[in-house]
Amino acid sequence: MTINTSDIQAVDSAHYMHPFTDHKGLAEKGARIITKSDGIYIWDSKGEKILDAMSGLWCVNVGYGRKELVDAAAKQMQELPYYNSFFQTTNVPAVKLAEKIVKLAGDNYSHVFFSSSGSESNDTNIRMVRHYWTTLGQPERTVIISRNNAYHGSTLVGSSLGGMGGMHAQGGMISGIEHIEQPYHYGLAPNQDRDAFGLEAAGWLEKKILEVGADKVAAFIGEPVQGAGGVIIPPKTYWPEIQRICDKYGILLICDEVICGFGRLGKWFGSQLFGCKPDLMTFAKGVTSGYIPLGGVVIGKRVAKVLIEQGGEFNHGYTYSGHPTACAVALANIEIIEREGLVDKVHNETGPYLAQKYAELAKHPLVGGAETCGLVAGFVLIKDKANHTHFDEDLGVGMICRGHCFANGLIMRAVGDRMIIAPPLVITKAQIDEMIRLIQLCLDATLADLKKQGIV
Ligand code: PXG
Repeated sequence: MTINTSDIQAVDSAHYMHPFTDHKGLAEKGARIITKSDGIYIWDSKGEKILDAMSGLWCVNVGYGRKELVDAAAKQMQELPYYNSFFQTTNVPAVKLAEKIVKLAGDNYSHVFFSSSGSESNDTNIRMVRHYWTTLGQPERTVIISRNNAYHGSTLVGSSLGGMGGMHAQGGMISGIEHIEQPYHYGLAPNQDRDAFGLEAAGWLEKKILEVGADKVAAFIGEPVQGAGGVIIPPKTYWPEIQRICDKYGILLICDEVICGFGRLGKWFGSQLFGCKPDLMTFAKGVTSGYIPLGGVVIGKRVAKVLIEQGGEFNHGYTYSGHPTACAVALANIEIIEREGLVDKVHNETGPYLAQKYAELAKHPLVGGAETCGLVAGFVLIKDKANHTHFDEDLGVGMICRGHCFANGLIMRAVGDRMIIAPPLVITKAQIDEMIRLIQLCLDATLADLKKQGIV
């Protein structure tokens, strides 16, 4: 397919409103047009090859170009492209996928509710936990506690649960959502013992529960590792303590596994790595490796039993809940992850290798707090490592670095001055070496820029 880049850019500008985009700024440069993909690489309309260290948007777990997933979709579309699961009907791929996901999640779980995205799934969670408590005769338990800098989606429920001020400022928030500080050791207390900090950060949940009143709190929600907030990896003491506190006050625990699920952290779900047993788990993205939209909630037995035996009709559902084509693709995707042993590969091989490489990257003068967990990783561009002095936010140092990544064929995301990656789970050790070389090159170019501008 021949593509006239400037023509497409002009039409893009005229008619396509992008997510999270300043359109005036974009119109001046024109959007980059991505046209093809293979493995861990994508290509733009000018023929530039780019190493996609973000797996699209944290989702292309099995990599690009998987014909099996295309075939699974085509086959299902020929037989039954769509049918709903309302009105006492069901379809085979949705049933098989629910069974499969429950198996992967473990003994604690019995059911799956399907949606088409992470945002919709978190809406489902909130309606479900409030309905749960009402069913149990405690309708005043409505408050959901979340964390600053969390990302739980972009619908009104998702953005309210999320801890991003810029999102709350546009469209407001739903009521009954409270936030506590995130467990960001390097950013908040780098000189404190890491494990002690983990316990202290979990303790902020207990403080908030007591402030709100335990009998008003429905649930706590958190990403095992915060993704869009900049890859914030909690100390190992954090989640077990969160679990203990939730148990102590009888409140439900929701883990948002949209990024962490389906192998990203070297386990099927992030909570399995961190040793907690959430009552509900949100999933999306990696369940289909992003080839087709699908999301949902894995429901623990405690919640499912109450909803099914006492809850009556749950007045909630989406046109595309249990979409047969999406579910067929998810089944084929999970089959690939299993056959190629990708979860264990991340746990035993590529995850530890990336950790080793990030420990070396940490020697770069601009790199502070380099950390990995499975195949997510992040560091912060820092002005003075010894004193933990950060750059002035207005300098946009992260965006300078991201500019160099774009120019050098690497997709690495900037969240403020945190530079983050989440490469496809199929990445090899040799490709990790290639990615690290590119990161190093972009860091050097950023440092040279900052020196030229007299910033360092
Ligand atoms: N929960 C988590 C943990 C997510 O990362 C969502 C929910 C929402 O999923 P949907 O499918 O509704 O987008 C997400 C999505 C970023 C970025 O800038 C991250 C996401 C979405 C858009 C941008 O890193 N994560």
